This record gives sequence, structure tokens and C-alpha cells, in this order.
Amino acid sequence: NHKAFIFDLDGVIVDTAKFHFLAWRKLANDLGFDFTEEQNEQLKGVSRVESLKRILKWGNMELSEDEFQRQMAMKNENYLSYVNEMDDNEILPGVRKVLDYLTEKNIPFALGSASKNARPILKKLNLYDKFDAIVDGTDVSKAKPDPEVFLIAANKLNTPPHQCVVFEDSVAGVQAANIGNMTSVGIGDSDVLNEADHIFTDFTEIKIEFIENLLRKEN
Ligand code: G16
Ligand code: MG
Repeated sequence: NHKAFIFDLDGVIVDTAKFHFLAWRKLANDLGFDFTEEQNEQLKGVSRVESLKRILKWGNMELSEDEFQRQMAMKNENYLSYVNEMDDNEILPGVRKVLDYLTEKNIPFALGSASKNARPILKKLNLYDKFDAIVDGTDVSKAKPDPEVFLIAANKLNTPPHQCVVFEDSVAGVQAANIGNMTSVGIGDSDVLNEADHIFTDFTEIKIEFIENLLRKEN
């Protein structure tokens, strides 16, 4: 049976994906080019360093190591200026209902995020103490689609990977869950996330019966 749940942060629990997009886009614009929302899909779930590498490639640009670090720091500062305005009203619709259900039923759940800002964001959302484990960008060495972040989370939840369910909004994250032998639930566009075992547009579409079925289902 499925026994534990792992949630991505950006784009699943909270819509910080839009803040990442705004901040990366400003960086690109300041460097003299632009990129599309479609290209932005390739940044979701991807680490800060890897995101900047991809963006610079789109702009046909190379930066010195110092300048690379400086641009990353500026992006993060800009990103945090949005994050600092956030409170628990920003928790995406339908998410709390699922977390509350799991808490009530004593089913363990973890955060599995690529973000180095995950812990402060969870605190801002008043969710920090709800999670049985938190694994974020400060804990991992390999970025999604490598399953490292989810495998560490499964381990912390004392649950074998095949009994874990992962909620993800990114292609890289869905792939990481699949490679890690976990059940993947994609949150977002079904055309983009077609590799997921289950796909929902957002959490308002997820009924408690779906969670109960996952808990019953042999995997
Ligand atoms: C998130 C976002 C990515 C972002 C990454 C690193 O991951 O989806 O777009 O680049 O974290 O974030 P930071 O710059 O805050 O360390 P996730 O896994 O929560 O979706
Ligand atoms: Mg995400």
C-alpha cells in the first residue's frame, strides 16, 4: 500500500513558480534578451545554478564565474522581495484539505523541493511544523530529474520508495519520481506532465477519495 506522501513546494503548495519566472525574466531582460513562458517550463524544479545556465544559453551569453554568481544573487534577492510579501493566503486552493487529511490520519508526509528557500517559505505559510520531514535544495547534490531529493525524503519517512506518492508540477520532478520508483501525481497541464501516473490541473480537483484510493492501492 502507499504509506507516505511527498510534496514539491514551488507550483504545488504555493505559486512561487510565478515569482521565479518574474525574477529570471528580469535578469534576462537586464542582460538584453527575453524568454517565453514555454521555455520557463524547462526551469521548473531545476536548481538555481542550472536554471541560469539554461537561460544564458537561450540568450547566447556567457558570463565570468564572478558575474554568474552576482547574477544568481541578484535573481534571488529579487525573488525574495516577492516571497517576503507572502502569507498563508498564498497556499494554493485545495492543498490544505489534503495536508489536514493526512495529518488527521497520521500518514507521514515530507517536502521534497529543489529550492534553497524552502524552509523560510514554509515558515511564512505556517506549514513548517506540519511536515514530518523537509528535504530541500540545501540537502541535495543532484538536481531533479535525479531522484535524490525524493529518495532522501522517503528514507526520512521510513518508507520504501514504491510506497511513496509524489506531487509535482514540473517535468523534471515527475521524471525524478518515476525514476525513483514512486507513484507520480502531476499538478498542471496534462500535455506537459504526460509522464505522470496521475494528472490534475490543481489541488481543487483532488478529492479525498483519490487519496484514500492511493492508500488502499497495491503498488
Ligand atoms: C524550485 C523551482 C525552480 C527553482 C528551484 C531553486 O523547485 O521549481 O524553478 O529554480 O526551486 O530555487 P531557489 O532559487 O529558491 O533555490 P521546487 O522543487 O520546489 O519546484
Ligand atoms: Mg515545483
